[in-house]
Amino acid sequence: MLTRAFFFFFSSCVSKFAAAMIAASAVPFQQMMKFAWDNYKRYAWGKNELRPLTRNGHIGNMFGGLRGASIIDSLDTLYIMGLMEEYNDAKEWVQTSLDLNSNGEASLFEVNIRYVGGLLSAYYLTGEELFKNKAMELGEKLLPAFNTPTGIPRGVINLGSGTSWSWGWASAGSSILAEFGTLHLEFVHLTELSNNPIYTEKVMNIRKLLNKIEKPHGLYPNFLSPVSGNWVQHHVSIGGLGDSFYEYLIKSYLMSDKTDDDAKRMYYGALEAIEANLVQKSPGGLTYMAEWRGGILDHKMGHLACFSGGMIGIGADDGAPEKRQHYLDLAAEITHTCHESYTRSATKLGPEAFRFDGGAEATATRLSDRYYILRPEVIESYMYMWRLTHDPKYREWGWEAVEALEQHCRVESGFSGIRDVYTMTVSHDNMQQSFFLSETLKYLYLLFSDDDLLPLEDWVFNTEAHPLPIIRKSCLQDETTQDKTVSK
Ligand code: DMJ
Repeated sequence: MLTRAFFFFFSSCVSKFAAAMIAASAVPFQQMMKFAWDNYKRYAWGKNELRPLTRNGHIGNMFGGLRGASIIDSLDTLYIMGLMEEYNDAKEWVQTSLDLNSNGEASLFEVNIRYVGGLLSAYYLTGEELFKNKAMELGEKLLPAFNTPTGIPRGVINLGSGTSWSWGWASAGSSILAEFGTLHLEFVHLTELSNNPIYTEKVMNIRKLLNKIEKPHGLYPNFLSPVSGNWVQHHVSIGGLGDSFYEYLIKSYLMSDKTDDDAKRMYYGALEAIEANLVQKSPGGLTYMAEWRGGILDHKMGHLACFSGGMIGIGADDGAPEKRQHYLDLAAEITHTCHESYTRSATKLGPEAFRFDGGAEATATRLSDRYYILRPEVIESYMYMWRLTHDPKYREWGWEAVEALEQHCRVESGFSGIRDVYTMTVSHDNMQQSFFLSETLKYLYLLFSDDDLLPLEDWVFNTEAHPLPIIRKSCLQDETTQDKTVSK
């Protein structure tokens, strides 16, 4: 029954999707995607990411020996853009060469958002069983990371042996909020597809612990011990280390067809605490999210935190009635500030982190914060704000970013990050990140497409921009009547 309901949903989605695809104003983004893809294929096929200056590939150390991160991350973008020859090459690689029996150290978070998310999305968009099977096979390999005294997973897992441990850099063996808090969407879909409740149980257990534990000023610190279940350090950030935890709260609510009331309550509670403690106005009138260290504010905002414009925007409508306009305004203000971080640089691309102290307003003050690695978050917020308001400025800002990417990041054999956004004689970092193909280019494409291409009423995007369908209430009801088995 669930399966039938799902396929009914799936086929009705696909026809809407196909119609909208034709209407999409595709060309520049398709060309950018094709250029990035062709160079990856030519010089780095099967490796994780392209090094466009040295024309080779790299494996990196985040994926536990898994290969083809750029392929998995690109499947849905290629399909959505109608680059079918390229999509078919990608699919064939998954069929013949994606080996999940690797034996290395993987980031649970990265494998989940890029590989599990990418495969799930490819399945939901195309209906190809291959992607579903691979997603489920990989999902099962991630489960041992949850074997801790609290059930809070550790950050690193050996995909072969199942041994897991915490990042060496994370204080006192802690797990990271943005990592264990960014599993929910994919794991709920793994349960949907496998009919095995274990995945949902694992993420609901994380939810339960976070609900129970005391939160300083209602805030969620970034480091938590998977052994004691206590916070390890009181550092709070809507940027790196915290970011996608908040994103997954509101998206869990939306993906549940607005039935997951716990997620809703936690999201609006967290947002209230963030507003009370982190949101600031600069002397020049820019709204920003500071970081919080045990009560002391660090007046810095990371590029990563710029996703929050879009997040607050998509959550605005389900907030308390008297807060809805306020949330939409806040989302617009944050997005405006992030745009300022781009316009105040020479290249019109934004730095990794920008500050609001010592006379700085949305500019990086440290040399080490001046780089741009093809990140999507600012464009992501433009896309959501465009869909929510249809204010043409968001498309104008997106177009400015396209011009800057073309001028400064396009090199002969792909796209590359740059080391300093404040100088016109750019130095390239020789890396075409896989999230450039899965997120940056997809969000640009959607920003200039009709709203009925992957409508926000039907889909949520995981934190790597892989679209996952909203699970309709009727499906959830069917599900409760089914027998379920736990595999372990
Ligand atoms: C992506 O892998 C995801 O968006 C993640 O949540 C944060 N960082 C990168 C892109 O900047």
